[in-house]
Amino acid sequence: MAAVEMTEPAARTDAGLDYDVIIIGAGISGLYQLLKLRELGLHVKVFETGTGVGGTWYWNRYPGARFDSESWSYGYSFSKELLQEWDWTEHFSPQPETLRYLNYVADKFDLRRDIQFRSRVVAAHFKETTRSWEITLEDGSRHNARFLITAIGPLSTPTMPRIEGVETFKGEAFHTARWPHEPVSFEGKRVAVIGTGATGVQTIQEVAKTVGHLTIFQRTPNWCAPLHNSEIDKETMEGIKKRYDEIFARCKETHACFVHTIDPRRTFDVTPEEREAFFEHLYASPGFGIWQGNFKDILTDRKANAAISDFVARKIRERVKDPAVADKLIPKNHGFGTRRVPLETKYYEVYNQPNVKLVDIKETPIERITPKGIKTSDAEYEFDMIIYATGFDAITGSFHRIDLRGTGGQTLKEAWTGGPKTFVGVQVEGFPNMFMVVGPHTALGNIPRSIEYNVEWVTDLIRHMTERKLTRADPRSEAVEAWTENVRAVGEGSLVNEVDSWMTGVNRNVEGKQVRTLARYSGSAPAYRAWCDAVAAGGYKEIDLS
Ligand code: NA7
Repeated sequence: MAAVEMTEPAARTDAGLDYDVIIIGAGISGLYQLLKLRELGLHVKVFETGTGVGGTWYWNRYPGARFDSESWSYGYSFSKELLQEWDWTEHFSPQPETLRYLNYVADKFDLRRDIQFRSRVVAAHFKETTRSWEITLEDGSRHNARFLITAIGPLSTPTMPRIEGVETFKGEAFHTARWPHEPVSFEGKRVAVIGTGATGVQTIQEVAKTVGHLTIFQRTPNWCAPLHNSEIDKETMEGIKKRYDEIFARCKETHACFVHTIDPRRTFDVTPEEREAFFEHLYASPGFGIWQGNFKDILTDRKANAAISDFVARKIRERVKDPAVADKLIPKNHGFGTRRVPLETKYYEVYNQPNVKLVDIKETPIERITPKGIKTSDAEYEFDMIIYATGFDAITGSFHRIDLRGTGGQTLKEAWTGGPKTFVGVQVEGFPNMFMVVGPHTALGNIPRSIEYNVEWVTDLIRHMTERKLTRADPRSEAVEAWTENVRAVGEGSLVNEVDSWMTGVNRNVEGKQVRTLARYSGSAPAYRAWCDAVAAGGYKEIDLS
């Protein structure tokens, strides 16, 4: 593959510094950020823990991993040439194809030459005298740069359950986010899966196809809805390629950057028959429509939420033959859509297989992992393999794994006691010249859309600074307060924020994450961008630049 031609001005690193910019992470964010900063002529280095590019899609190789976003709305939108060259083969791309895509991007834009793999950043300290960041890698080597950009993802630090005896199990054991690069067989094996979030659901429905016997340990059921994936033939792909401008324009307008638009009607504006027909239509449609394209009040009005929850509960009862099992699979402590909705393909039908057992660990808690398997309060199970689909130390976890220190040696952990405080999710007061791509309190959703916006905003800010020979950027207190207050205010009334999940900062396996915090911006992506656009248009008055 030939590299595209780009006019790159000569790099001009300030005296005494190794680089202008250090980026941590070579996932979707890091790759695009590198490309954009190269266009400014800056000398950029990316440090990446893995052996290859791809971030989420590099690490999450578990069976059945795939998009819940439409593939053609997920890819990068910045290059028309790339859009025309790449053919997605399924409407919701499986992980191997996505990883191939990201490798293709890295090759096409010749990105690898500035990426150092197998390089975990363990510390990053701001040096006031030189207005620069010094980062330390796991091997002890140090590197410095004017700017530090974290492109470490909101869901990248996996967490194991805090269950006694985890390390004693003698069989095969994998966390889904650290899945081996070699194929793993389930044939004839007794397999356990712990965790029934979006990852657990995708894993379970795939493993069930070939497993000897599968036991699912469920603590909290989630409201799942059908993905309705299908292949994309050549003709359809050609049609998609012609519509890319329209597709991305639509993603720009929607609440969370998906192609699905919230229905302007309220749930009880329509007759019961119309409501039922609309829910049926959404349930039969591909993707997140049932969550992101439903009546506008399903996530704010309890009665409306109960109506859609009741509809989905009926669907679960229709699909699962044993009513007692169906009942266990229906969430009781939260309504539909108030946690991330896992999209599924024949997930509920898995529970009709004679070789599948559901263990409700709220009824019979896991007491310990043993060398042979799992002991609950009422039984001892033997397994050949345990799969942990137990999620991530989300949003802040990947930051806290790095010894990040700003002015006066303060740690980021200290600065974020009680929950993150940021300026538009990109900057933290007292951590000058550090920019976060999809950090806490940015718009997430169909994430590459938010990533592209964040990357371009950060690039514009760095351009603004380098053109004016400015070398220090620290957000002002009042700007941080205003943004954090806005994050709180826009989340008011949202039923999502009344429920424990990674979206509200809860992970029982992590110290300090037992109670809900203001972990996530839950306003709309267009409102987020409008705020950021105004900051840029006003000359970045909210940031102390010098
Ligand atoms: P999630 O959504 O955080 O799910 C983790 C699952 O693991 C969830 O079912 C948890 O139950 C379960 N879990 C965690 N710890 C335990 C212990 N100790 N015992 C039993 N069960 C446990 O992570 P995912 O990887 O599925 O998805 C994360 C996001 O990544 C997803 O939203 C996508 O956007 C991509 P709980 O609900 O806490 O009772």
